[in-house]
Amino acid sequence: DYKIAVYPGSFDPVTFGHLDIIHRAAAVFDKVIVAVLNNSKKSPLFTVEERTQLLGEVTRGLPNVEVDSFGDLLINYVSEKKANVIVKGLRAISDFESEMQMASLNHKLNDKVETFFMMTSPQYSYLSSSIVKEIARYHGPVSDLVPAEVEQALNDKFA
Ligand code: COD
Repeated sequence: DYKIAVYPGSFDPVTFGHLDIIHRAAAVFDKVIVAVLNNSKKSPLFTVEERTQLLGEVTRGLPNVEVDSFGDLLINYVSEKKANVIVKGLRAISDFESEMQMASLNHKLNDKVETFFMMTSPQYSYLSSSIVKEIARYHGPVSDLVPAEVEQALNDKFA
């Protein structure tokens, strides 16, 4: 049957590491919903509208990828979307502990939903939104780390 995966995150902003996971997930599942967390407590650099728009621009070539945002419990959003799978990326052992906890909790809340982990591509294992923001803040080069649209948006923020 039709497999819908939700790939949740802050995406503040989307990096080549995220985009790699999105491409690979889109090749495995029938539909991938990239879901941006709308969390006022996290004080993001980009608004949820900006993050969603940038994701839309960098995934426009992928017909089975959709971009959306969610504001409450991930597992509720996943049920709402009638999705069966949560996709997460793993970069290092340090990601494992909290991801293991979230996957277990989400499975306890809804045992029809499975979490699938994809290992980072080695060339992106060091890459995170925070490191990108730090480099951009001090006007360092980020063109190898994020798509051109995101680089432009970062330059505008830190102009
Ligand atoms: N290579 C591979 N994967 C990567 C890379 C990279 N270079 N960079 C990031 N990723 C992966 C991350 O491991 C993560 O899986 C995903 O991409 C998104 O990353 P971020 O940093 O944009 O997003 P996070 O980690 O801040 O997202 C956390 C969630 C929003 C998923 C989480 O907080 C959540 O589900 N919140 C909703 C509230 C909820 O339901 N809480 C209870 C959870 S049990």
